Amino acid sequence: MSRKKPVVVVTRKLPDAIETRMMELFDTRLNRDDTPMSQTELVEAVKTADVLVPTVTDEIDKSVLTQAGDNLKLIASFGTGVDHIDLATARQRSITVTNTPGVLTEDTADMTMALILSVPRRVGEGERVMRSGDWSGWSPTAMLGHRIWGKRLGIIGMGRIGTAVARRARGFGLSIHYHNRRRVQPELEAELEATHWESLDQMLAHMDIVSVNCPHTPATYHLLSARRLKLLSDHAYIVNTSRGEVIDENALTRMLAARELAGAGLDVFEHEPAVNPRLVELDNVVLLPHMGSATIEGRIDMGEKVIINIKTFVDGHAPPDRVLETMF
Ligand code: 8YV
Repeated sequence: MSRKKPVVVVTRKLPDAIETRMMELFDTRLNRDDTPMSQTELVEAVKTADVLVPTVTDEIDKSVLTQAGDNLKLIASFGTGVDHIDLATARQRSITVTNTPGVLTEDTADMTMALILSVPRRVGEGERVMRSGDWSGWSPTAMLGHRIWGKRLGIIGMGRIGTAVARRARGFGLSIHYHNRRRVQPELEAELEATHWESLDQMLAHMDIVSVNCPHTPATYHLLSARRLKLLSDHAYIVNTSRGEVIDENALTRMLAARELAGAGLDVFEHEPAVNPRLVELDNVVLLPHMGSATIEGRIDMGEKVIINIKTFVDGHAPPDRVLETMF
């Protein structure tokens, strides 16, 4: 990369403090009005940029990457998930990819916990009753949900976020069960009193609440397929703060509508920003607009990580948050 300031194209509006710092450090092109870029605009961006800073809303696919200029050497993504980037093509073209892991763990775990509480306790429904003006007062049998304490929570993906969810869930009296590519360290298992399930199928059949906390990769696409969803009992709840693609959303919607599942708390969707219209009609779901990590503190920490990744790379060092295909 040349000695002059690198051209950094940022695809979405970032917190002011981050944009200001990026303008000081780099030849930064901002997206001040925050309109998502079309694929054509993304191609224009990768033709001119030394560094691209995309987010989850940008599809950095093969067609975009193969049209990139020779100067594009780094994709410093603003976010932890990298399923919007074709990592194989990036590697073939010697483009380094970085992400922002670690800094949104606690916020995402908080939101996961909020959904774990909200769905069985019918928080969304209660809120809608209050806003409708139809509340006729307290009744011994009104708005009865299900107790959290003493239930079994099955966590799919016991990485940073899954572990942070488990720590919180124990405070609410949930017993911890998990399925993960690798069994976690015995010390962590002991701390969480967690039960490891080698077989996801077996775990699903025994859980009251299931939380999806694994990344979306080719291996986890529709991990919760129609077949696996059927293994859950009809009193089970599902929470997803990871990626919509991990669950077959149509199958989930059908089962929720047929009460073959008790409910779902979804922060992410298979075809964002589109949401299955039949989901919106269901009472037994709580729907959030992909806001699991949406805190100002988290966004600033993410921006700081992006800046550090770009700066170290431009200065000729290995950026700390390099993403390798083999990680997934
Ligand atoms: C981010 C996320 O807000 O980091 C992730 O993987 O899912 C979100 O919490 C988003 O990805 C930013 O690009």
